Amino acid sequence: MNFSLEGKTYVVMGVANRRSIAWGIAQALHDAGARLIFTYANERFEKPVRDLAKTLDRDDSLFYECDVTDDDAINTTFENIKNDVGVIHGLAHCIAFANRDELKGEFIDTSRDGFLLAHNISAFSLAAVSRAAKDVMTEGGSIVTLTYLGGERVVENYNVMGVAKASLDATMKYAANDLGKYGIRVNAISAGPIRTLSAKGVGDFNSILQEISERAPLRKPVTQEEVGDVAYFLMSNLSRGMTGEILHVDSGYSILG
Ligand code: NDP
Ligand code: KAL
Repeated sequence: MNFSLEGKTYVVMGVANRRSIAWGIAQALHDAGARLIFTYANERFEKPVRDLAKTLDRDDSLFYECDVTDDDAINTTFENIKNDVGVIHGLAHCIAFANRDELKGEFIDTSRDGFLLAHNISAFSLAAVSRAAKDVMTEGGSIVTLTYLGGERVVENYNVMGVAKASLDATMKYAANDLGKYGIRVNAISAGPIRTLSAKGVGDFNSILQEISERAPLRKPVTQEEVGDVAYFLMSNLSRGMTGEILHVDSGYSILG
């Protein structure tokens, strides 16, 4: 069995900095020989992403701005990708957002705008980018998104993001059903807590990690590298029989009652 991704091209959406899970995925795919296409929400993140990509030992990456709240931006991005590389073999969707002040207190206090914003960026975007990417995945491919346990059960403070992740999980499954006939698979990785820019400012993140270290079967939090390796598996031919699946990369935490 050949594990190489040489000759393959993958879009990675959602690198903000070196701690991003998307960067862990990018490194795993790069190490397997893949060419990478990075997208970032706005020009503020262009330089950090380009600087990070310079640390890779091949200089074949491409960069596009793509704010997923903007349909024109999504369409233009994938048209440009089609013109520039012709075909892509996969896409990592590592994007979520909710208003900071709605990630504490009670879910029931979520505003209409905050609810719609979280669902727009964190769930609908998977449908929108999958549709656009399909036209560039002419050889079939694999789409991977990142979800969290808070979409399956109530996790304190995750609030509207948990409801958006439930929507993301269902979006993933419906997209898998639509795209299977084109040889495109769609799966999700449910990652355990990792300290990233998104997690920053979360008051009790230390105690969340402590709980993992004490109770998760593997007794340690997961790393970006561990999530990256499972994304590599999902992008590779090894997972060719899987679609519509949620893989928990969480040190086993989700099996606990
Ligand atoms: P990061 O903060 O590193 O990444 C979040 C990314 O979302 C940023 O790169 C940001 O882009 C992007 N984003 C937000 N709004 C938009 C938008 N409108 N258009 C395009 N991109 C946007 O955090 P993580 O690596 O933690 O998050 C990646 C994914 O992993 C998220 O889906 C998150 O829910 C999920 N996850 C994280 C866990 C954790 O513990 N960290 C656990 C389980 C799942 P930009 O930087 O360009 O603004
Ligand atoms: C129960 C957990 C504790 C944390 C609670 C909520 C976390 C929600 C994640 C969500 C993606 C965070 C934000 O949207 C942050 C945003 O309001 C402010 N940050 C930013 O704008 C930065 C600059 C940019 C880069 O961030 C984004 N997202 O664009 C959940 C923990 C245990 C696990 C986590 C962190 C899950 C997850 O989904 O990230």
